[in-house]
Amino acid sequence: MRSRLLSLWPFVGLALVILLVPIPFNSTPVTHELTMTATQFAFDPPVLRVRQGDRIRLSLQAGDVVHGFYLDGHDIAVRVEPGISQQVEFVADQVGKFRYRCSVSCGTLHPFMIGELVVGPNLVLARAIGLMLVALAAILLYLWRFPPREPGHNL
Ligand SMILES: [Cu+2]
Repeated sequence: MRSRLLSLWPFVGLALVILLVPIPFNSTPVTHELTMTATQFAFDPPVLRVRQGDRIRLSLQAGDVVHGFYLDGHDIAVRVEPGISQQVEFVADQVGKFRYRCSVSCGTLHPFMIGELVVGPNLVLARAIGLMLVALAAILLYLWRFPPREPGHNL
């Protein structure tokens, strides 16, 4: 029995690595405060990269004519007039890519005025999934090396 359990040590080691390895980026939710400028026919910045759980505080500005800011999947739609900045605040609670687009017809290339919010997975969640996979692998290996005895066979 002892040697059986010893065979699981590599998995314990792997689990510890997943739990303890330092990650170069922040795992706790942060607040991103930034200015988003809309001009014909693009948003600046064109891509927003955040992590799940982060709060985003946008100051929306129109550089030339009236624009709009509509964010897919977040129920956010704002009209932005030149000279008047609009504040938008939300929490990126879903992982994935969400397009933001101009919602006010502002010229010929208006339909192509699109940006992207990229929400990466939260690290805590990623570690939990990693641990689960290691545990699963350990169980499968254990069962493969030491299959349960057939009923009726005594030790
Ligand atoms: Cu526009």
